[in-house]
Amino acid sequence: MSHATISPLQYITTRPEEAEVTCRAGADWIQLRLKNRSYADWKAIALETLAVCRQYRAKLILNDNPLLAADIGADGVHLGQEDMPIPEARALLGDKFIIGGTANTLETILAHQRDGVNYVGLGPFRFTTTKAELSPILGLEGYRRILTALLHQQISLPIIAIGGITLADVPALLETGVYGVAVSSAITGAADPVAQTRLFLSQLTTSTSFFE
Ligand code: TZP
Ligand code: MG
Repeated sequence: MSHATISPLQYITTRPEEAEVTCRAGADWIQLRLKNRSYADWKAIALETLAVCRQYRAKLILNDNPLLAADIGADGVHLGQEDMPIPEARALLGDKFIIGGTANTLETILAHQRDGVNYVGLGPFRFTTTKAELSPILGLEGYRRILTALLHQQISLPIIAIGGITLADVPALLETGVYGVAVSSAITGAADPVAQTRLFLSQLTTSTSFFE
């Protein structure tokens, strides 16, 4: 699978208004990450976010929910270990949808590769309050170890680092070989989210990963 559809910055949000701000700043990949909503509520928020993404030609992926992604015609899904198994999601969605899988270990990345994900969200990089029940923290050392192993196995699946990532972390993370980063609070909580999004985008495109 080509990396053409995978961008180096995935912005994770719960609100269409926040998606609009980052898309206006040039972000082109949004993950809508909602928890504990009824299908109807989730669908309403997802449709609003999809309208924003379509206006800015950004891709929208939904957390956890391949059925809703198919229902509204989103661009893909991000699936963790408790969600629909990736082969089942691929059978449901076909090849045109982006499917991302969560991983904390090399073994899980290799399983995701076999199952045909388009990218892996590897983390957490450091502690974050955005997600409950975090897997063990990887730190830069964890990324170095895992990305080196992938390089040796000549696996060029895009790896997106996630979890407590700030702008200052980007150069060192890219040096480990990750393809990009997924970020929520560093943008949502910034004094100027538009300026912060632009800084992430320029940092991600000027310091390039060797692992592409
Ligand atoms: N998965 C692992 S960490 C995380 C998710 C969804 C949260 C990312 O948000 P933040 O605010 O950038 O730590
Ligand atoms: Mg999930």
